[in-house]
Amino acid sequence: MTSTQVRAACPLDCPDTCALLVTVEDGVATAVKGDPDHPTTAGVLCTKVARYTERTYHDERLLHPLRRVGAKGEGQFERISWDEALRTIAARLGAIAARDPEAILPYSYCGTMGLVQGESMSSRFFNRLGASLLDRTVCATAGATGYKYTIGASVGTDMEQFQDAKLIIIWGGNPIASNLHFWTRAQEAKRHGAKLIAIDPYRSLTAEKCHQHIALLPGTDAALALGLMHVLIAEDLLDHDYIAEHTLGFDQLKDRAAAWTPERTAATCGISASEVVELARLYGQTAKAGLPVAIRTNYGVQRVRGGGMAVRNIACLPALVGAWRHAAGGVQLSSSGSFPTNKPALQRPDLLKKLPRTINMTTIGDDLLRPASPGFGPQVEAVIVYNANPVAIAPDSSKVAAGFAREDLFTVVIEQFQTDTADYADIVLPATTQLEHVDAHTSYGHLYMMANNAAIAPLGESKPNTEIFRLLARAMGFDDPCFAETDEQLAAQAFKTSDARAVHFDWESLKQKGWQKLNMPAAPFANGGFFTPSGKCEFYSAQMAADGLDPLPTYLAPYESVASNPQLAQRYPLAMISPPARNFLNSTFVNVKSLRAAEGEPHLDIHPADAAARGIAHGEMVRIFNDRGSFVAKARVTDKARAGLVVGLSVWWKKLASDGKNANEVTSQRLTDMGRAPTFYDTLVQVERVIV
Ligand SMILES: Nc1nc2c(c(=O)[nH]1)N[C@H]1C(S)=C(S)[C@@H](COP(=O)(O)OP(=O)(O)OC[C@H]3O[C@@H](n4cnc5c(=O)[nH]c(N)nc54)[C@H](O)[C@@H]3O)O[C@H]1N2
Ligand SMILES: Nc1nc2c(c(=O)[nH]1)N[C@H]1C(S)=C(S)[C@@H](COP(=O)(O)OP(=O)(O)OC[C@H]3O[C@@H](n4cnc5c(=O)[nH]c(N)nc54)[C@H](O)[C@@H]3O)O[C@H]1N2
Ligand SMILES: [Mo]
Repeated sequence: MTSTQVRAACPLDCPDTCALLVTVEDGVATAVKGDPDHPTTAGVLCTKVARYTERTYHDERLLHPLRRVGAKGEGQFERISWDEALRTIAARLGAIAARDPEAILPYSYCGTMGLVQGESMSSRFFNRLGASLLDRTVCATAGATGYKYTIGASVGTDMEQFQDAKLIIIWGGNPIASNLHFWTRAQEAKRHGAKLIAIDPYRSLTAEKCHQHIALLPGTDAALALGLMHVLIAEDLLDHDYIAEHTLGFDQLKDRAAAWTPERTAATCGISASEVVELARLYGQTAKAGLPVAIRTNYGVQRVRGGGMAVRNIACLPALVGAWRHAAGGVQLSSSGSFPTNKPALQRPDLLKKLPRTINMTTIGDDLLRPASPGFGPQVEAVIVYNANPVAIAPDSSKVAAGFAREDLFTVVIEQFQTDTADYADIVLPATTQLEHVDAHTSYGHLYMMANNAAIAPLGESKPNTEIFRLLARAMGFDDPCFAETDEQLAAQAFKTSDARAVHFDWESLKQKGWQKLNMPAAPFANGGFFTPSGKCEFYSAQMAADGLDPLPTYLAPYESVASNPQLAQRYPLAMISPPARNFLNSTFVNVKSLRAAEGEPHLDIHPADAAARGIAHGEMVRIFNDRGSFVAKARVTDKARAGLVVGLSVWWKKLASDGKNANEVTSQRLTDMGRAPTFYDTLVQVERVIV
């Protein structure tokens, strides 16, 4: 028997981007372990990825191209050859493109975060074709935009520094489930005397383990940040030197924050005034004592109407107290902006003959159902889905499903599994998993460039996304030399070696070592140097004014809340959020039996008072509904959900739920204040017992 260890990287859409060691015995991957030498992975993996071989060798892996034989959505397929699949696709796309290539839409997200298997050969293909562009907004663009206006780029506190902080505020994130290796650092800080505070409407696994939990109403974080500013300013818990040297617009901010008294803040956020005052004092006084205070803010604050503003307001706080002076102080939203990737080399936007229209992935439900019009352009006639499962994950799901069910829509789904979306495909193409292909990775939680070597040969007839788009390019007669590049050649172009941060990047050595830290200062803004137009932390943003936004921190109430929409709340009085389940990764892994067993079945957490008012007992089936749709789940009566809030951990495969539906039946396609992003957690519903 031959046994080898292959260096790999976790491809999942998660901040941790772990370094993996894959054991291969006689060509079979038998174990996936965390690399003990990689400083952030430190030999530890989450349950999901520790079971990655179970997913790769799953007996339902797609191993051959398929053609649909039943109705759309039914899931009846027959095997066809690669030749036939490619010929069919090229003929359909060719005919549509001859009329108008913008009638073709790629739909992809982060099934893999790889720079190679994500957007490289696929983008080249769609750019050469002239297809519509996709606005990839479904996750992070609201917060990224708010952060960019304030700080200038997605650069913040290095997660390896958090263990030295004396106060850590975990604001709208649940790292025990979704950022495990950050949680390890927070635990380390706790052992050294740090205080951990969670700000979350739900007593998540993480909130439960923090010293304090502030359970505000969903969508009110921007107001809480304004209330904290108010107290910091009123009680002079400020770093005046830092403010004078490295910020812009303090006087205007001061006027703005004056209106946000602790009482008003408390009333808006549904918490007590003393919670506001005490948090501000702890934050300001700890910083004043010269100790590092750090905020880990995350996606929970962003998925509401004012999500961009919420992140912007939070991002103003460290500059007020001078927290950036310490490597272990400041705020981390995402580290993605630290990486000097070379996307133009990978994606080749120069292949575009003209700039096509852009379709927002968040409104795919409406856009697939939209007829041609001068404002919209041609009706969408073909969708090519890869690295994504829109029928399960996109909001307002009944519209998404109705769009994909259109008889006249030609749909290709490139997948590892027969997902809810693949059920609507005309042609399904089998994709490889991370163990079977090459890739280069960044991270949005740490600062290491990562390499993924292929550990095993592709299973069945599956192929990497890159190879599929190479073959499609050939079938369409695209003979540009860039379509001949290999995955290794693509990976070698992933980072700009001219940039000082990646100056040591060399694909051959990265492949050998597996990971390489960026060359970055430990405290990125200790001496200012923000990436904004002024080079300062912008409390006042002229760019926001130019973009038609309030240039100062403000509060935008949710579209759907009891306070902001009392009429709607009469019919639908409960706020619903659907954050990630620990054992799934978005909708990935829902079909892995052991992980699904750990989650059980779709649940709805509901407060005892709200349950009693509806005659709902623990363990009973309930229907959750609003004007957009409904789904059923098993009630868990628990005060983990504050009164007025229900929580349905997500994202379930619809077809594995008893009613064939999931939480996205009730979420809306409305967009955030900035970044054109979804408002998954800005949803009012009613809940009733299901009478059986
Ligand atoms: N296990 C696991 N890990 C994941 C994922 C997964 O599905 N499963 N998904 C990955 C992806 S794509 C992403 S984007 C990240 C997400 O990473 P996180 O943002 O850390 O996501 P969650 O773990 O859901 O944490 C969000 C928390 O925000 C809370 N929340 C909801 N609404 C509000 C609000 O209005 N204000 C505040 N303050 N809190 C609110 C929720 O109750 C929840 O506990 O995780 C990644 N990691
Ligand atoms: N209600 C609700 N909805 C949500 C969220 C929520 O919190 N609540 N979270 C939102 C967020 S943060 C995100 S990021 C989105 C995520 O939405 P998606 O990016 O669509 O994520 P997944 O559901 O994990 O689907 C990814 C698919 O890619 C496939 N895949 C993986 N690797 C490859 C590959 O190499 N090649 C190909 N062809 N396919 C591959 C996987 O099998 C999987 O089916 O969901 C959003 N939807
Ligand atoms: Mo995400």
